[in-house]
Parts: sequence; structure tokens; C-alpha cells
Amino acid sequence: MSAREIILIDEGVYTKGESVFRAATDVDCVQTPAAEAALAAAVLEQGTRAVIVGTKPYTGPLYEALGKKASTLIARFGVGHDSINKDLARRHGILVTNTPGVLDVSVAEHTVGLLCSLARHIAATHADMRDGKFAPQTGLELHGKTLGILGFGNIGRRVAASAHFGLGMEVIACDQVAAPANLAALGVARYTNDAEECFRQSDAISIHLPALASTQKFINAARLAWLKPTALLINTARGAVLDEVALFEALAAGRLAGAALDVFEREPYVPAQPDKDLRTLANVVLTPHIGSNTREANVRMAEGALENVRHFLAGRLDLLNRVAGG
Ligand code: 8YV
Repeated sequence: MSAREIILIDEGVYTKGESVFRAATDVDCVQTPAAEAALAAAVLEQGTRAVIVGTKPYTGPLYEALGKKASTLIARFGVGHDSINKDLARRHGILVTNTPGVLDVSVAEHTVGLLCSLARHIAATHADMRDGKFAPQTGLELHGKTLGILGFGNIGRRVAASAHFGLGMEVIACDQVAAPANLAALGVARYTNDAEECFRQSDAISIHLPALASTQKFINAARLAWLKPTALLINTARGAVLDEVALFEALAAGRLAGAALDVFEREPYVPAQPDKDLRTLANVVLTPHIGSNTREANVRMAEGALENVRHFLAGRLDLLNRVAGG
């Protein structure tokens, strides 16, 4: 048996960060099924004190298993931590960390890519070409159009700068907090605390809200109705912040021109209602939660997650990137 500490890593994120995990010589990084029952069983079997996880939600057995030891760690490979029950973790003496800042560039680039795909029907015409059709579709120039950014954190800021300085779009940023001082340098023409103002004035809206109790289905039928019928919507944040049935109905009825989603209420995607399957709509671009999935960001997330593990094992809890409530 290995004398090194065994770190169990969700198989999905292990694959993404494999070069980093394989190169570790101080700990033994073991690829483990992400399913909660299997991960919990492996924790008990290996006597592990730290696991590195992706975005799969964990609801009970993992906390019970880790809680058998006095102090343990759940290290997120990534930034969003809505998949972890922080109350349960705290009750079981489990610390929770994440890797903020290292995936912003990748998610922002994917967001801009989806916006361009929607505006010029890239995914739809590509699918037509594969079907043997040469069927041009008229697009929309983004230069001079208004992009609303809902949630002005690190990723929203990068999207704003790319859209303004790269594409020549006018940006309205919306968040609950006071406006940052340097709006012009961030590429933002206007800043508001009022989502309705942001939605009504935007030709495209990009969602960058975290999944919190207060943001569940924030983008609902009433708020979608604030958007122009010509508007485009992009969500690379979390599926939980958007009502997929309301979105389907708005798109199907022509009350919204198009939507691009990288994140879903349930992943892998399962329609919220069988007859409201977003994949059946022409004016939709869907990608399987790949916003942060670049070679570069994967290496940084793996390094960040392992760094948290190493600090934890060394007892340097002061150096951990602990998540709010964790
Ligand atoms: C995933 C993400 O974490 O970090 C987040 O919040 O949504 C993603 O970047 C990453 O793909 C690993 O599962």
C-alpha cells in the first residue's frame, strides 16, 4: 500500500487535469467514479482525507463518509460550488475550497464564441452543410449593438471588455453592488442595479450569475418578457438561474430571437419537460458545459485544486481558498 496520502479525484476532472495529477509525486492521485455512492465507498475504503470534485451535486453519502475523520476536504476543480452542500460539509467538519480566477478567460472566450455563433447562425448553417444543404441565413452585425451583462464578476467583466474593445459593442453591466470606479476602462458604457433596464435596452444578454437560493430561475417568463423579440440570450453561468421551460416557450413563440446555453438545469441535459426540448428548436446553440474546458484552464484548475489539498495536508488552513459558507 502507498505511504503517500491518497487523493480521490472525480474521473471527469481527473481526465481534464491528468497531466498535473499524474505528475504529482507527494500525493497519490486516484481517479474515482464521480457518482456519490461510489466516491463515498472509495473514501471509506482508502481512508482518504481529501477529494477533488467537479460539478456533480453531492447530497449525503459523501459527507457521511468524509465525516468519519476529524478534518477532511472537498476541493472543487473550478469555481462554482453550488453542487456542494456547505451546511452539511460544516456539520461533518469538512472544509470546502475552489479555484477562483483561473477559468475566467476560457469561459469569457466561450461566451463570445456563442454570441458570434448566434448572431451569424454558425452552428445552424454548419449543421445544414453536414446535411448536404447550402442554405445561407442572414445574420446580425454585433458592432454597435448593446450587450447586457447580468452579473458583473470576473467573467462578466472579461466578456464586457471583449465585446466592447474587440467587437465594438455598447455594454450595459448589471449587478446588485455599487458600480466599479473604472467603468470606461472595463469597456462599460452604463452600469445599473436594475435588471429590467438592462434587459429592455439590450440586443443580447449574457448571464453571469452564481447559483444561489436568491438566483434560482432568476431568468423566468416575466423577466424574459422584458427582452426585445430580436434579442439573443447566452448562459455560460449555471443552469439553475434560468427557467428552461420559460425559455423554450419564449423561443418557440418568437418572443426571443435566439439562445445559446452551455449550462443546464440538469447535466447531462434532460429537458425540464419532454415536450419542451431545447434541442428541437432551430434558434438555439447548445454546448455540453465546456466554458472552462480548455487545455490551459484545465491545467490551472488542477494545479489550484491540488494546491488547496497540499495546504490542507500541511495544516496551512490559512492558505486555503475556502468558499463562502465552506
Ligand atoms: C467546471 C464550472 O467546474 O468552475 C465552474 O464553476 O462550471 C466549470 O468550470 C469544470 O468544468 C470542472 O467540472
